[in-house]
Amino acid sequence: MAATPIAVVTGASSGIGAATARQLAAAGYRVVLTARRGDRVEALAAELTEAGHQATAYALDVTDRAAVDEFATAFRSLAVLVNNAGGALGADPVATGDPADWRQMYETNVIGTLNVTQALLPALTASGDGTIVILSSTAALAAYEGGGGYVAAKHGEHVLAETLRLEIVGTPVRVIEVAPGMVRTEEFATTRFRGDTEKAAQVYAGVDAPLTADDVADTITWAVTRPSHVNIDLLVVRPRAQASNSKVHRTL
Ligand code: 8X3
Repeated sequence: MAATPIAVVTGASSGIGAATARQLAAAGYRVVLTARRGDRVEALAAELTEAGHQATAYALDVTDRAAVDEFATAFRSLAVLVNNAGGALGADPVATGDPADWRQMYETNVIGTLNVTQALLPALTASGDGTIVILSSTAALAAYEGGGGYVAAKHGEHVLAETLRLEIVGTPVRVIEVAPGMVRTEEFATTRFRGDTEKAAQVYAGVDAPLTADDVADTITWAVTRPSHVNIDLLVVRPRAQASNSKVHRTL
């Protein structure tokens, strides 16, 4: 009997990462959930196991290269890596944005993805049919006012995906980029505005049905489960009310 294919999901403690872990488990993968908050991924792995799926948890900070390398030693063969860990900090104009925020966003979104991808690439290659998903954002493709360091970091992640795809073509690993627009999750906007829930709520004010974490997880799972010869290079997914990063229909 063939071994159950393994999928690693980073940032699996909440939002899109947690929803993706659930959906990949339901699709038949043995999921390995990682996040800085070990207790959260432990709880989700226990819940999935209870439901009859195969799931394990591992506390991991993707910006800690030594820890990532140690984590990677557990895998000789890996089917799927979903680079989901990342996020936004602040919405200040370039003129006044805090360089520390810019640095942190570059570290988590770009270097974090680089660390995990580099460390797991040998196992993905050894599987004979590996898939890397890079969860960027529509901020990876076009700037918007106040996007600042997040737009810059996500553009970096987009270029990482594009460059890697060019470099490893012909090897048994494909690179998929999923770029969501407005997604309402429990933490993204609240983290961006440092716990200011009122400011966070304004992001979605009057928007009829922003995307949910499940919508994006569904997109990721669809892309990952395409036949081996198919590569979804880049998939942009937005709610119907959002025509571009700055053109959003609001009923206010
Ligand atoms: C999230 C989309 O519009 O906040 O990646 O940049 S946005």
